[in-house]
Amino acid sequence: MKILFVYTDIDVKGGARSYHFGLGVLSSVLKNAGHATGLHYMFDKWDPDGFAAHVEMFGPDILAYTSDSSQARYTAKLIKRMKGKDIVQIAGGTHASLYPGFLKDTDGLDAICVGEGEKPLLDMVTALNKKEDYSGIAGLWIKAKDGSIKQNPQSQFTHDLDAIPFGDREMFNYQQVVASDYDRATIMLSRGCPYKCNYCGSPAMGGLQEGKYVRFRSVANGIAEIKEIVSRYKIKSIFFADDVFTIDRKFVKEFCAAYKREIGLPFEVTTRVESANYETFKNLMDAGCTRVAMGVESGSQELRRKSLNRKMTNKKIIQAFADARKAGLKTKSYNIVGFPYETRKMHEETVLLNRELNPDSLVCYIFNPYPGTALFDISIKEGFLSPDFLDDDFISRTDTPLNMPLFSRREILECYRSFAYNVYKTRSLKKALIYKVYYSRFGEPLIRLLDIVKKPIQRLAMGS
Ligand code: B12
Ligand code: SF4
Repeated sequence: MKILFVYTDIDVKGGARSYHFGLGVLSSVLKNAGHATGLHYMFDKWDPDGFAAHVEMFGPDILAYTSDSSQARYTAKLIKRMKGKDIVQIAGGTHASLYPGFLKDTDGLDAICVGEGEKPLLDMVTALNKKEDYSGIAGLWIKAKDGSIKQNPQSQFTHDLDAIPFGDREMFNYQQVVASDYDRATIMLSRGCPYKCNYCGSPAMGGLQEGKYVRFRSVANGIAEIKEIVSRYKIKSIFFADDVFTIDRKFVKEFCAAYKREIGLPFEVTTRVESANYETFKNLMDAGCTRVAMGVESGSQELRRKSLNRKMTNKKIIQAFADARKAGLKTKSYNIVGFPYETRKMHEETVLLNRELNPDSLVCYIFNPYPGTALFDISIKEGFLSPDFLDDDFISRTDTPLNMPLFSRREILECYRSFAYNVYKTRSLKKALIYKVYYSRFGEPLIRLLDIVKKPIQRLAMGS
């Protein structure tokens, strides 16, 4: 069978291409079973005609779309465009999994995969290849010709991550992906997160299937994949994209020892303030880690507790950043503005906390409500979000769809644009001003225009 995967990445801030771990693995699974796969990666620019031409040329039996909620509108349009051709259309990923209404709402879509897709997709392709009925496959919801939906039982989480093949990076033209991101490769050693932040899709994904959600690959398996990537592509550093890299400190210690011995490239991780201590940071540093990123999200303890379900104290956050710095690591903080119930005063607490942390770099996002999360439901219930929000034509990664009486859209955008400037202006005016340009209305077009200076500016502003 011929399967064309479809991944849209429109309106990306910063302009780096990305590898999709889910599609990489699904492609390997299908190729190992003797099927032919390809990828339509719609990067940055909305180009449905280019997509249609690729489909025509590739001649797939199946179009297999992945989508998170920020991309779902684009995905739906592509699916609708392919309606009526003799191609089976299936979608998976966070949006279809957490908002299964996507199947009913999207004309031309035949099936969705809810949760992990290795087995359900392979079972479906095998059945189609044998011209057998695929409507009873666990993990899939199927739409019949009359529009009725058949919801099959859930599949189990894959128990043994080592049993999953390494992802098909070649399908992504991986050298180009790496080159767009400072010659940095991304890898994941785990799946799942034990925490339950109210704005995040990860805990919601964890509730979809039976079995253990937080799983690790073995150290040997992770190292083997990194070796393979490093031998095939020109790579200067590694970014571990795991939700929380330091959940299991014993694993981190073992992994770091093996990594130092066998790989040795500089690397970066993301973690959570409660899950790492000085010793863990030291292990990371000794193995070649250059920077650790941690979520602050809001500097208001009250908002974190009541609205975000993040129970750590400001003291703990300050301690974690200090420990990382003491271990010799650079730090980066992740922040969000425009949460439901947030006020401008609470956002100012985020500025003040970041001033105290003084991270080497920071990122600020505008809150976006994702279906399946507690804050999505709250946003609808409180009337902050219109119930037909999902039908809107476009959602930007740099705008808010919320309409809140105590924190207006105009204020949220103002806070977003000036956040980094306000954090750094007391310590380094130069850094503060560069951030100011980067987060301004003109930052993105300007950086794209000034391609030559793009990387140094981006490196400072985004801390990449
Ligand atoms: C790594 C990562 C990234 C990477 C890689 C991009 C990517 N889309 O994979 C980068 C850094 C580029 C990234 C970017 C973004 N991300 Co991100 N990311 C993650 C993270 C931490 C892990 C995802 C992952 O790789 N998991 C492992 C793989 C194996 O799982 P998977 O992708 O879910 O795929 C499996 C199943 O979903 C399914 N499946 C997936 N697709 C398909 C398709 C078919 C046909 C089938 C049958 C099955 C199937 O099978 C796969 C194998 O089992 C998750 C958090 C999480 N734990 O899920 C957030 C997460 C997915 N990201 C999120 C967001 C919001 C974004 C951004 C919008 C951020 C931003 N503001 O710019 C962008 C969007 C990029 C895009 N175009 O999709 C949200 C999505 C929320 C939602 N409900 O939509 C998540 C859940 C985190 C959160 N804050 O809630 N992300
Ligand atoms: S710690 Fe990170 S990945 Fe885990 S639930 Fe919170 S935001 Fe999501």
